[in-house]
Amino acid sequence: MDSGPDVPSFLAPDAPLAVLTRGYLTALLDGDQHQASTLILDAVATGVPITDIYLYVFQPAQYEVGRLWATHDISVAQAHYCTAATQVVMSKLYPHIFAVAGQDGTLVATCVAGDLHEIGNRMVADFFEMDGWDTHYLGANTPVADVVTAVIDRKADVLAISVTISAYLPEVSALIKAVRARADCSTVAVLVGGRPFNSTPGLWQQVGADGTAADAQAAVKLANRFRDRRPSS
Ligand code: B12
Repeated sequence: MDSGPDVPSFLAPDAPLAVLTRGYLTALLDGDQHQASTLILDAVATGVPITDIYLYVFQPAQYEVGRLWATHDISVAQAHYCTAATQVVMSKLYPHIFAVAGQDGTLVATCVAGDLHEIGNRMVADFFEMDGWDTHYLGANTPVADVVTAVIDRKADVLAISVTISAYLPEVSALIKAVRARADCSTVAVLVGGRPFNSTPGLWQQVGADGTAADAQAAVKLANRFRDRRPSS
């Protein structure tokens, strides 16, 4: 549960990069995407790892945007602006993210049909890319048959499925079932993640996945364990 008047702020004063995160969100809520972007690019230039920017700035800022939207402290337009601006700022970091050649495994990442929340799995895919994986991020709202085709075409080692709204959990199960039904997908490890899995332990098993992880960093660690366990061909 992370909405409603009783939910505390996601911007804890003692959190890593707390000052940067507050400055970043304040700039966005002021409608100043340029200032928000400058804060992030300056931090990266001084050596703050992009993984920290993702986990300690973008993620809590987005959660805080959701909380402020739910408490009616910001408008829908402000919330949408913050999200769109964060996607722009993330894209400015891609020259750093895609600097690593992808040879350590292949990832296909997708959100299920109907679910429009795409930033979480984008972050997951970017963490894999920074870890040396070859990544294929399909974005939001991808039909089942097309995801299965992508898994086969890309010879994916891992399929990362993200869902935010619990109503779309049946789509997760349906997608996993479709992947499992294909002999040519038999070696792919299926990871699931997002809000419902973070709030309900064991849910990942109910949808037929091989595992889950709470955030992008933990997702890469888990995937590396799956990859390292695979017999070499
Ligand atoms: C931005 C946003 C939107 C945008 C999304 C745009 C976009 N391009 O992504 C828009 C405006 C479309 C939207 C729409 C809706 N939203 Co919305 N949204 C959000 C918001 C503010 C931020 C989401 C986000 O970017 N999070 C940041 C990322 C980094 O976090 P994350 O997704 O948790 O991802 C991390 C982990 O979960 C994990 N992870 C994620 N995926 C995966 C996958 C794998 C395999 C693994 C291992 C790990 C993993 O790693 C990620 C990185 O560390 C959230 C607030 C929140 N608390 O999340 C509300 C929120 C999710 N939305 C909510 C709601 C209600 C809606 C709507 C129903 C509103 C409406 N009435 O229309 C619609 C539903 C639309 C739909 N069909 O999907 C509620 C959900 C409440 C609930 N109980 O389900 C929230 C929580 C807001 C709130 N406080 O109430 N939303």
